[in-house]
Formats: sequence, C-alpha cells, structure tokens
Amino acid sequence: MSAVEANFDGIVGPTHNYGGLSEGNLASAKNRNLTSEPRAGVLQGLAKMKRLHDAGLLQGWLPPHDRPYLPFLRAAGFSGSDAQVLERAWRDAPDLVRNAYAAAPMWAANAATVSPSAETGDGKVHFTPANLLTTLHRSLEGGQTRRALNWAFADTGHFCVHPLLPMQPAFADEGAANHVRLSAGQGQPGVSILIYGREASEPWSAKFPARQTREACEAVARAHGLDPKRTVIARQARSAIEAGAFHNDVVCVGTNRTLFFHELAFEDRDATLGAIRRAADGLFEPIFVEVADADVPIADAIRSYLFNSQLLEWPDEDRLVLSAPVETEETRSTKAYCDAMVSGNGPIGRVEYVDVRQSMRNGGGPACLRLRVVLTEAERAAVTPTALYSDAVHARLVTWAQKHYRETLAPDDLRDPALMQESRAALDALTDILNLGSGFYPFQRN
Ligand code: SUG
Repeated sequence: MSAVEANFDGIVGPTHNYGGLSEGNLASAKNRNLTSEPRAGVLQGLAKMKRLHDAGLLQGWLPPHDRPYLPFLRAAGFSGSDAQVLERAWRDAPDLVRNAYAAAPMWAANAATVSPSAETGDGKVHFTPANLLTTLHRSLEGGQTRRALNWAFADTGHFCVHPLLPMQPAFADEGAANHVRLSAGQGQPGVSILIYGREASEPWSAKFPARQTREACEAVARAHGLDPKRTVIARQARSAIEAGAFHNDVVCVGTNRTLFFHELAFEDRDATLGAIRRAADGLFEPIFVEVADADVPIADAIRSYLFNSQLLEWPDEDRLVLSAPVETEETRSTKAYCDAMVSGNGPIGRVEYVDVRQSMRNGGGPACLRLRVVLTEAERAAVTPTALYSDAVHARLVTWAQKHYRETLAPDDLRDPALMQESRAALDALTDILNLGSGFYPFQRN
C-alpha cells in the first residue's frame, strides 16, 4: 500500500513564554524568566510548515490550547469571575498561574503516539493522546489534545483516537517523542520502537525525572494492536536523561530504514540494536547511523538538538534530508559532523537548517513541533480538510498571528488580565479560520 508521512505541527499559542517549568529540560531551566516573543514564535513555526509544504511534503497543523487554563485554577480552589480567579491565583500561587499559561501544546510530538494502519490490528490509524503527567503544566493537555485529534481525524472508519492512559505515575506517557517507526517504506508494515525511562516500580526521579514508563509503552502497543514480534520496547540510557535528554527524540530520530542516534541514547545499545534487527527480519535491513560521543559529546547534542531534527524523505532527492535547528549549525562539533555526514555516502544526503529559536529556548526543536501521521490516499482524503495545510489558510494564519499575538511577553505580563482576553480573542478567531466548531475551547463552553 502506498502511503506518505504527514507532519502535523502544533501552532505556537499566543501565551508562549519561558516559565522554567520542565525539570530535566536544560533549555527550559536556563531560560526561565527570559522575555519571550510569541509573534516571532508562531511565525517561525508557520514558516517551517510552509517550507515543507512547498517542497511537496504533506503538512497539517494542530490548534493551540486554551491558555490561561482557568478550569485548572478553579480546580485548585480559586473562585469568582475569570478575572478574579487570575488575580487571586497570581497573589497566592503565582506558580500555578505560570502552569496555567504554558503554551507547551505547541510540541505536537508529545500530543500522542500514532500507529499507521499498516501496523495496527484493525487496519485503522491509531492515536493515544499522551497524558504527560510528569510535569504539572503538561498534565493539563491531554483532554484538549484528544479533542483536537477527534477534530482532525474525525472519520471513525479510518481513525481511532483512544482515551489517555490512566493518570497515574505507573502509566507516565509522553507520546511520539518516545516512539520511532522504521520500515521499508512508509506504507509498509514496519517496526515500532517504544522507549521508556523507568519501570513503574522504580522511583520517578533520580537526578531528573524519567517521563515514560515501560508499562505505558506496553499499554499503547496493546491498544494499537501492534504485532509483538515487530515491536521493540527499549530503555533509554539513564545517563542520557541525566545529561538532559528528557525525551528519546533528543538523542534519536528515525525514518524508513534509517535510525540516526547518539551512542549514549540507549541503556543497552547492543541489545536494543539486536532487537530492532530481529524485529525487522524478513521486512527490511535497518541502517544504523550512530554518532560517537567522541565526535559529538552528548552535551553538544543536547544543546544543539542535532537529533531533534526532522528526518525526511524529500521529493526528488534520493537520500534523506535532515531538517535541523540552526543551533546545530552554530555548534562546532555538530556542524562538523553534519558536513562530514553529507559528504559521505550514507543515507542522509543533506542538512537543512531551520530557525525555530523561540521554541528551542524552551527545549523544543523542529521534531518536537510536529506529530507524524502516516496516511494512505484514502486516509488522507478522510482528514478534516482545514487540518491540512493550504496556502489560503496559511496566509490567513500569518495575518491572524500578526494581529493577535504580542511581540514580547515578560514574566510579569502573566498577571495582566488583558492577556487572557487577547488570547481568547485569538482563539475565537482561529475557531473560525480552522472551522473548529462551536465549543471547541473550554472557555467557549461557559
Ligand atoms: O516538555 N518544554 C517542553 C519541550 C518539549 C519538547 N518535546 C520533545 N522533545 N518532543 C517539555 O519539557 C517548557 C515550558 C516552560 O518552561 O515554560 C516545556 O514544557
């Protein structure tokens, strides 16, 4: 069956800010309290989407969430009008307000784990929205993400959107950031590689939290009906988490037969590569592109986000293209690695550098911003049309962002009640542009 990989990018939300909310994410901690640039952030994301669309790749988008998320502050005991809730929460618990304002749903790689129809038990595309329960601000996302997936993939004849895994530490799930799929070609059945950082019985956190459990990987694989013989569940290296790789996609990315990864990505490298080879047996021969720590020290890999790149089958090019953050070009070891890699004859033939600096300062590279969904021709036709890129809607989104987004957002601006009104006005306008339907956002249902 022929199929293509679509990238659904999260649209950066109007309250994008640097809250320092993600323990173990070095960029988030380092840039806490920096002044953000929401308008530049959303335009960088939209430009990235346009670039891939114009190159002939299938591109979609997912809407930002309702922020500040008032139901969370109300659940935390604050009452009164919305303005009073915000004011009281800012006075008594400003950290909760920062969590309620996080624009983290932009990182769509954490929206869900997705399995293509060539691999699922019932021949549908399966989605399990991630519960993201390890961090407070991200634990607010799952319900609205599920709503967004049900909007984009509404056709239940082709798509199955599961409930979230239980909101319990044993099932900590961070979505596609910890999932890699290898195959002979996008439409072929392949091998699902699910990566975890801890077992349910182990402590949540050593130096930094391990955000995904083995049990969550197993539950997703079962729910999607994946063939156990073609599924590899492997452990991320503890040392990688401690170095700041809070998701596997900070140290590893794969497309088709190619797995591009850092030497220190997996706890047991040999066993993991052996399991992938066995799972692929009879389907394809995996190609491993392993980056030695001696060439790119793990600290450089994490600072530059070399592996948090999109590894793409590019129309009319016979080798894969790595769409990497500009920080990779600015870091000596990663730039030297990329130059040497493309001049060799390996599977990656070109590196294209992309500016997503606003997202990068919160620890999200090009790959974090997108959710990959492999679609056959019939499935593609079943996607809600406004969830897919079009030049007309893209142009409207650019104008919309220029009108509704602030140029800058300083930490103290979160106390400004006008910001909530502006964010809601932006999302109301977006509801119209993307045809999201009435009551898509919680604040619209009051
Ligand atoms: O979960 N940052 C996100 C970055 C997610 C990157 N995604 C992938 N690797 N797939 C996170 O840590 C920072 C928010 C703040 O501090 O304001 C944040 O949530």
